[in-house]
Amino acid sequence: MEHLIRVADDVQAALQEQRAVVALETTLVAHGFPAPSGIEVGLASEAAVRAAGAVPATIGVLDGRIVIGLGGDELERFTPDSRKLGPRDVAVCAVQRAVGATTVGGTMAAAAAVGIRFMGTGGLGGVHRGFPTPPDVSADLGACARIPAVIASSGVKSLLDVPATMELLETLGIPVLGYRVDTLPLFYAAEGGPPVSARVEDAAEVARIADAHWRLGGNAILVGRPPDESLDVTALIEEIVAEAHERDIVGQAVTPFVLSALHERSGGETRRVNADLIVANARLAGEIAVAFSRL
Ligand code: PSU
Ligand code: MN
Repeated sequence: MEHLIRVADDVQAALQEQRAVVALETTLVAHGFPAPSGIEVGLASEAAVRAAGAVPATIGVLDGRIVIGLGGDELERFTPDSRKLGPRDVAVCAVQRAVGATTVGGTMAAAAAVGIRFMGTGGLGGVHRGFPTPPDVSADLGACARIPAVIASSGVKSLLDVPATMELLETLGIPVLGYRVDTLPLFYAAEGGPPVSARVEDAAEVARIADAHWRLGGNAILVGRPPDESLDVTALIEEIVAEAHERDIVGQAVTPFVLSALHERSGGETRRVNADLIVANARLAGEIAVAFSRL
């Protein structure tokens, strides 16, 4: 298993020199948007990380390797039929030489293997609504409990049970920081979420908190940055989640189903807001990583 992990040259150099690096996932590229628009969102996120002065490392599994820093046309290989990789799936996918798109949790697991501690995403996974049988709780939460990392997000995906997810984040010892807000953003909507555990004003403050939290043996920190443009799609989400339930869509298929139905029925509005917030969160992750490298 000599070459299980392939690290891009620029990422390797930045890590060696202790410069800022931000991990980005591939699930959004493969499963989060109607193909091929996920590729544009991925590339725009990389550009935003660079604009903040950090090096982007988009992560996925290709040709038997866990790739940290996908390059060239490689993002194009993350088509909708790629595997969706949570933390448990990354090693299996590499050994079986399948194409695998990493979720937040899968990305954290791979990033931790090379010492990357910052990432950006749209929304963290969490507790699915109605606590279905069997229960569906995203493995993102398990990864957050085990792996030290800062995740810049717009909260947790609002198709979930957000209050239940907040409770579980507290149980797992994960600080939930509101970026210039007092309540957790609801992904597409800025307002109306549960109170955060603390409000922060800038990237440097997040970096200092991360340093202190990790010295105490703490693991992930969730930073919630509200979307610049707010959309109220509460009713639409309820309708689509109920429909997923009726159609027996379960497990890993729920999130992609709900996101794509939302994109369709909102006339592309959720897709635009989702893409914008992902890119803005990537930039914020870059700013936090840069601030941390200067501590
Ligand atoms: N945020 C988005 N779109 C997405 C996701 C997050 O804006 O597609 C993905 C992330 O990869 C996250 C995953 O880790 O959804 C969680 O899926 P599940 O609830 O099935 O664990
Ligand atoms: Mn799930």
